[in-house]
Amino acid sequence: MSATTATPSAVEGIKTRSRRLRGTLLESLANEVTGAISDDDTQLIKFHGSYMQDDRDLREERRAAKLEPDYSFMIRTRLPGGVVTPRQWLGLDAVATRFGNGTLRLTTRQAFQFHGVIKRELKATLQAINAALIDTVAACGDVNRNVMAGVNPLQSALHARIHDDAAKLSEFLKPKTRAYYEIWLDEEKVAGSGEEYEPIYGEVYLPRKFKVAFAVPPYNDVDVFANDLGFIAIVENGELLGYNVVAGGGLGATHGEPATYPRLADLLGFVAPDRVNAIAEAVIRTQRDFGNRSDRKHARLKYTIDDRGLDWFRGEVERRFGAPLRPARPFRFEHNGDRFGWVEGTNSRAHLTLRIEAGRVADRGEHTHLTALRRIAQIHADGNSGLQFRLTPNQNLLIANVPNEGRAEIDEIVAEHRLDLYRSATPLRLNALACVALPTCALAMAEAERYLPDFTGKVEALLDRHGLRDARIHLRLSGCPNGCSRPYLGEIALIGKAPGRYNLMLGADTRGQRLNRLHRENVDEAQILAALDELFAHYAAERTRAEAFGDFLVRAGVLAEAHYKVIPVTLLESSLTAA
Ligand code: SRM
Ligand code: SF4
Repeated sequence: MSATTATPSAVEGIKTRSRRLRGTLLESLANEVTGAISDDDTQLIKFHGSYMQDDRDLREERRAAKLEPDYSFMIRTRLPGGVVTPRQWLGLDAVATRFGNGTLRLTTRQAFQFHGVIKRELKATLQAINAALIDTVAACGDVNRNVMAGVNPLQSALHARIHDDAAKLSEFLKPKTRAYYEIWLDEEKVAGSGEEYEPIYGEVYLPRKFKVAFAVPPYNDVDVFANDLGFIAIVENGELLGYNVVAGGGLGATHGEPATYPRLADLLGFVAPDRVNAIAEAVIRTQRDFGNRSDRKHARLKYTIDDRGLDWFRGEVERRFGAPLRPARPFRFEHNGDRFGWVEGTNSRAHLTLRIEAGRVADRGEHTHLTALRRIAQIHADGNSGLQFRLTPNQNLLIANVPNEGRAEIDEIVAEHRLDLYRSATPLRLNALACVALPTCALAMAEAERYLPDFTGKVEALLDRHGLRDARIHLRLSGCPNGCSRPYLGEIALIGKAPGRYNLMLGADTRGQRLNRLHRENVDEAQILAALDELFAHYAAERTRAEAFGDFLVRAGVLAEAHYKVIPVTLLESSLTAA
């Protein structure tokens, strides 16, 4: 089926032999000699929503004591648009407390992650998550991942409609194998088990992960251009006319390998709302048939498009879609962050967006955030109030649909448990993102989540010095160049190179439409702060009114030429005008 003739990568072999993602997972789970699972199974378990990890803080100590690494499992939910009921929240909280490390981690793709689950309890944990009517199928692996949908409490009917399209697409793209249900939920094996027909993915699934997001202008909170496939809602008089379709976004790169690079998606055209699944299937089948299956670092859709050309890609997609795509419609994004605090909704309802630093919901010192949210969920657990928890694509939490009479109580709980950072924090702190990185992420080269509060404080001190405390600057930290906090879309970003050393990237816009560029390579904190100090002085003195930091850096010509492809916003806009 693949259009490439090069030798397939080892992971392709594992998928082929896996009997539709079963592998030897049952045997691995039963093996009591080790806390790990077999190498092949570490690839397959991703399709079930889990990664094997080890505590990297303890690696050396355990090696010295001749112990195997401290293995545990990260589990990620599939949660289109990131919406859960209070009862589901309580279920997930109980899972984190009983089986995980006592924290709930909200991700940059509106999902929950649990860390620190040991092999012996993996099955019970997945069963408990499923008991909350949430699953983890295809949350990771070479398939479509969690489908994101923009969070817009002010347009709740429209949001509901778009969330519904995202949920339907997520379901449509779910693998058909029953492996998950057999292994984790004890579903009985039936004839044909291990040979299920996968109409969209085929026998070997996709060459690589695949990501989809729905954005609702003027907000680009999902960073739609960072996705393999994106839908931009086109709305007229409150009515959803359809979606502009974008394809070929992706951020992962590898240090020192210029053939890998972050890339923003291209605008393909427009489809009616009832054609969402069909166009997604056409794009995915094209990537399935032509994506690179020999080099996993060159296997995302962005490389398929760049290697063969956008016109070729459009032709293949339209052939599978059965019709030419209609011209894209005009749209305009204002920003890609979240809006914090209360906003008034309709029908005597209001919505509260809370800042959750680096997405980590935990009880730490006086900051008892897990307890606060548990209390709110308990009050509304019967579902009568209609309150919902919505995870934002920027690791924050929206408590949506709060009846007016319930507001005061929520305010009290939020204040009591010090969950009210949104009231006092600088825009820099409110909008910053950091990926998980150490100690759980196997690929981390430097700290990110654990470094965020401290680093933000140091940058705030510099901003103060230049009278810029209120500047709304987007800061993003990643522990390696894979880009999980979407750092290439940060006005200021640190990308880990080694412990305590980062590439300093600068100059993205705040609409998610322009990638940043490398400013200083492999620098430590002192060098980063010195560089920022100089640039803030320049910015404070010479910015025009309301000019964003990233835009200023580009205008002032401070930044070097990009060393990888940058699709500037002007190009996006001109392709739109041409259409
Ligand atoms: Fe990611 C791998 C965490 C969003 C690009 N990502 C990982 C792993 C699983 C490490 C691994 O492979 O062993 C990380 C687990 C860390 C841990 O201990 O929990 C990890 N990624 C995350 C999360 C939790 C970051 C966060 O702090 O919120 C996000 C989970 C999203 C979700 O719910 O599904 C997360 N990852 C992203 C994003 C942002 C996005 O999708 O909007 C990206 C950039 C967009 C993209 O995909 O291009 C991203 N993650 C990667 C890559 C690079 C992929 C590539 O094309 O090269 C890897 C490495 C890989 O796949 O080989 C990776
Ligand atoms: Fe890990 Fe790198 Fe992703 Fe951070 S960006 S979570 S360090 S893979």
